[in-house]
Formats: sequence, C-alpha cells, structure tokens
Amino acid sequence: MSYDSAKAAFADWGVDTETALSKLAEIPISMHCWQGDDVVGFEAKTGNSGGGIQATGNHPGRARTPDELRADLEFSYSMIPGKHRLNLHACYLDTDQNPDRDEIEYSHFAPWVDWATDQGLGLDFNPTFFAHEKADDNLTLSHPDQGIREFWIEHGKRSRDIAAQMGAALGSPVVNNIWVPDGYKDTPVDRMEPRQRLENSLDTMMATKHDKAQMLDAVESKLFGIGVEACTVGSHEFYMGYATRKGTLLCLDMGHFHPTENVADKLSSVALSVDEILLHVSRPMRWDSDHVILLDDAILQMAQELVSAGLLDRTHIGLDFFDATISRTAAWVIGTRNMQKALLRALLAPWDRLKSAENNLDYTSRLVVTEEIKDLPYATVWAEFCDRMGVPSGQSLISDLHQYQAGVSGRG
Ligand code: RNT
Ligand code: ZN
Repeated sequence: MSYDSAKAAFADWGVDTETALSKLAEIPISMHCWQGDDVVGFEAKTGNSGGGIQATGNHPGRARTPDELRADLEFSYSMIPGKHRLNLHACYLDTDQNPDRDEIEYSHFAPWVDWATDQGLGLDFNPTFFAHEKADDNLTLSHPDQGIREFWIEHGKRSRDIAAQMGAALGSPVVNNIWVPDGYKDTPVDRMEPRQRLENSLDTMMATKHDKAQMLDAVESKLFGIGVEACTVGSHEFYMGYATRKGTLLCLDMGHFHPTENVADKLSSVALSVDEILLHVSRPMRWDSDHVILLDDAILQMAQELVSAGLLDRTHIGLDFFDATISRTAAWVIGTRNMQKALLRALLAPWDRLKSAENNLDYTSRLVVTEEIKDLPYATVWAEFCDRMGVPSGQSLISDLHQYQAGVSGRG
C-alpha cells in the first residue's frame, strides 16, 4: 500500500497522519546503556553484581569498553528513527583512574558528554547503588551503619553534580534517577526505621538544589527483588509519598509491580500529584525479568495513556530491559522501535470520537471503534516515518542487524 492510500484510510477516521508523524519525531526515548554489556559497567568491581537484577545469557558480542559500547550505540541509533537520549549509569565511567563510588567526578564522564554532543544525543544519569562491596548486604541508603549510609550519600551527591554538569554542557536537563536495592530476604521485624533512614539519606543527598534546566531528580520504587523478597524499603507507597512531598519525579518501572497490575493505569493518578514522571518501560515475565519490550498490550496501553491523558510533555520515556541471549544491538533497536511504534499507534487514534462515545456512555461505539481501527495500515505509516528519517524498516532491517552482529561476535 502507498503512503497516500494509508493517509486517506486514516483521514477517513478523522486522523491526520502528518500530525502524528511530526509529533512522533519530537518524542525522545532514553535508551539505557546497560543493555549493551549486561549491566556490567567499566569499573574494577569490588562486590557481587547484586541488587536482584541479573542479565542472563552469553550471546557473543558484549561490549567490554566504552569505545565498544559507543560503537554499538552508534549503530543502534542509526537503525532507530529520530533523535534520542542515552541513559548512563555511574558504573559506566570512562577513565583510566579507578575512583571508588564516593570519588567519581564529572571528568570521569566527560568523554560521554563529548560523544553525546557529537552525536546530537541527550543524556540521562543514574547513581549506581549495586555491584559494590558496600552494597553486598542489600542495604545502602537505609543501612543501619552510618558510615555505609554516608558512603552512598556521597555517591548520590556526586552523581547529582555530574548529572547537572552534563545537563549544562548539553543544554538539556539530565534526569538523575535514584534506585536502591535496599530490602530484606526474610520478614523484617522493623520496617519503619529503615524507611526513616532511607528518607533521611535521600534528604541529605538532595539537599543542594540544582537548576531544573540542568538536572531533574527522580526516584524509582520496586515491589521486590531476588534476595529481597520479604520487604523492599523503597516501595511504591514510600516513593509516591516522597516524590509528592519533595517535588521530585517519580519513576514507574513496568517490572516493579504485582504482575496483574496495569502500570499504564497509574499514569493519570500519579500525574495529579507529581509534576513529571519517568518511565522505565520494561517487560516482566513472571517476575522483574527485564525482557526486551514487545509491541504488546502493556506497551500499547502505556502509549495510549501518554497520548490520551496529554502526558507526553511531562513524561520522560526511558527503557529498562536487558537480554543477553540475543544480539544486544538488536535488542536495543527492536525495543526502542517498539516503543515508537506504540506511540505512533496512539497518535493515530481518533481520540475525540472515542472520548465522546465514552462520555455519552456509548460503550458499544467505543468498542466498535477501538476494534475496527486495529485494521488500519499502521505499518505503511511507520515505513514512511522510517523512510523520511533515513532508517530501514521491514525485512531490510534484518540484514543490517545481522551484519553488525557478525562484526562484533568475535569479541572475547
Ligand atoms: C532495578 C531497576 C533499575 C535498574 C537499572 C540498571 O530493578 O529497574 O532501574 O534496572 O538501574
Ligand atoms: Zn528500572
């Protein structure tokens, strides 16, 4: 089908494909660096990988150095339409020095900023509160030992400073997202004191105010992790309250809730209490397994909520998955494109008509429309978008992905 025919098919439903395409071109996706190397990073490690997050698989081609990771990223972005962002973790520093987490400085990340400037990418950042001997108890900012808390507070402060300097250099605010693995394997007798300690540590860490044009604080909750099944200190209620009271962003990770919860449903509620939202778009399978995101109902509903509730302007879309059983660059490309495809579908829906049917309690018409529009030629509009942005779509994508993977599979 030609694009013009597709355009006419959507126009028949009152939808302008050109408006949808120009909106889609303006939505940056923050791609997570850690899919490229199985969440290992570039420091000399001092602890267990820990934190209950784990990449499984041993597909050849894992990036072992910042240069390899950047090469993989450049290829991946060249397969993804539009201009996007890179989400870095503090353990991905690029330096010959070996600073401990409480010694990191902006200079250790300057090569990333130079590269991002060169590539026209925005950056986001995360302090790394795992994979370190001082996190081996699965307690960091809420640890009963004051010295350990102070170590991690210092790491968090430095991360915020680094993020702010990155934002200043790039002229685009860097979201600095705080996730700590803190929790208990077995049922704790005291849940209050750890939560008070976490709150106090966060307050100390974030005492210095930064210009919102440079850096935005975000906090990420979690239900449970491997090794912290009984209690996570930074639960959803903890951070929902914290973000509301303190004015930070709230990060909703799609793998961090009960499996039957609909994370898309949370957006409109959260948006009434916090100014801005950070998403970690992910695909949990039975647990927080971080599978590559598909164009499935969960992702489609997320995109629909962002569009129908008018939340695109105050939601930062980040990805969080890691699969080491397939080509890591393909994982990035497929997952990021799926997020964009979901957004495109949402942008191509006849919202006025649907909302009007709903408000008139005409749920029959609503259902007819939601089901009939599933047959519209989304693929043709997506192919047009890829074409205009100079990236492949359809079967030609396969050979490009395979060819790149073949070139990196010899890495040791
Ligand atoms: C862990 C959180 C967190 C991490 C990254 C690496 O459960 O989802 O976002 O995946 O910080
Ligand atoms: Zn996450």
